[in-house]
Parts: sequence; C-alpha cells; structure tokens
Amino acid sequence: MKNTNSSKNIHFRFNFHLFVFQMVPLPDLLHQVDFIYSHMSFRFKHYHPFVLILLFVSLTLNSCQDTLCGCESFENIYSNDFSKMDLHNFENGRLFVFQNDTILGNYNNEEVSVTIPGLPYHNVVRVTIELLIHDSWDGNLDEGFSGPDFWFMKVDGEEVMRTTFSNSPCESTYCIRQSYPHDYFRQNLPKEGAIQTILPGLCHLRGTPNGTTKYRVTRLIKHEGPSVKLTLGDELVQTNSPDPKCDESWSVGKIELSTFVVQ
Ligand SMILES: [Ca+2]
Ligand SMILES: [Ca+2]
Repeated sequence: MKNTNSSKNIHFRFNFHLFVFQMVPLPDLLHQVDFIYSHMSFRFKHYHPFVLILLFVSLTLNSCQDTLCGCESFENIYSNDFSKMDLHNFENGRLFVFQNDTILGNYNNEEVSVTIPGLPYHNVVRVTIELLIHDSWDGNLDEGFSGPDFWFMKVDGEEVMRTTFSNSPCESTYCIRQSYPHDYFRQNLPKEGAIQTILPGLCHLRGTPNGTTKYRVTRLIKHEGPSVKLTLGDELVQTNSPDPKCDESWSVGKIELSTFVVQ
C-alpha cells in the first residue's frame, strides 16, 4: 500500500515539473533574473556568478510553489466548436450548418464519441457541452409513443448523466415537463436552464422561432488517466411519426474539457 502511494507521489512530482516548464518558459525566467540583478546593490553584484546562480534557482523554486498552489487546473485543455471542421478522434461524428454555424449532428437514437488523449495528471474533469435540442422533444411524457425523451452522457463508457428535455409550450392546460437541469426523474418546466430559446426549429418545427433550445450542460466527473472517451447520446421515442428524426433531434455546438487536481 505504501509503495502505491509512493509511486503516485513520484508520478505527481514528474507531472508537476512538467507544469513548471510549461508555465515558466526559460526566456521569461532569464528576463526576471536580469531585471532583479540590474536593480541589486553593488555589494551583491560583487559576488556576480554566485548571485546569478542563486537568483535562477530561487525563481525556479518560487515558480514551483506557484504551480503547486494555483496551476493544478488546465482550463479548456480541449475545446472544439467545429468551426475548423475538426472531427479528429470522433466516432460517428458528422457536421452540418445551422444558423450559419458548423455544428456536430444532428442525431436521433444515436451516440457520438470523442477520445481526448494527452491529458495532464488529474483526478477530476469538467465537461461542458453546448447542446441544441431541435423540434418537438417530449420530456418526461410517458404515454407509450412520445417519450420519455432521454439524453445522456458517458465517460469512458460509464453513464454520468441521464436526463430529459422538453420543447413543449407550457400553459395551464398543456405543459410537458422535463428533468433537466437535474437527472431523470424530476418535474422541471420545459426549457428550464436554457441559455437560448428563440432559435428556429430544424425540421418538424422549421420556421417556428422557438423550435430549438440551447443549453450549456456542465458536469464535474471523477476521472484519472492520460485519455478520456466522452460519449453523448439519446433514447428518443416517437413511434407515431413517419420520420422520428425530423420530429425531434439534437446537435452540439461546442465541446470543452478541463482537468483538475483536487486534493
Ligand atoms: Ca415529439
Ligand atoms: Ca418524443
């Protein structure tokens, strides 16, 4: 047991030194040394080579301390808004243009995955998805042919989120509720937690000004290892429609991943 901890420590230190070289490039370090040296008194300058070496070591150690305290997160180590048509490491990835933006999708009863390699040492990842819910999603409705309309997220094959979305209007006589922003089953209002609700529908509600709803879905997930496979998918139900994908579908405007070391 002790050996395991020790090897973890070594692993951490190794990565930690990598951070130092990434965070404090050598030219910056030399610039700091030069600045401090030029402002030193003559008495210190008398010991010229020794002082220079001492300064260099001291600044390197200070950088190490800064790294330990504040540089253990990597914000947006992966960020893809598909504007460069980047489908590298995707499975079942495809693109289309919606509202003059190239985005990932659209999907109905499908999964799409991306594998992100080369992660720094971490024990938590934060995944942020800009998700577009197109057309007539039916949320928690469970009458046999329209729902529930599930959307889910997996990390390395393990489900970390399962919820429903509803694009229904909500009036006193008619309101189909959704589980988001919570996991299924919760009775939230349709479009709750959305960041944009006035986008046009894609197919079944094409031309309807509030037929697409945009969400920023964020989850913090415990994760270790040098790579992560992120999977997004749905289980949409619309058995009474001749074209279920036109009736309801989803797409993704952006995927972001950040890593953290939480102690
Ligand atoms: Ca529907
Ligand atoms: Ca449905």
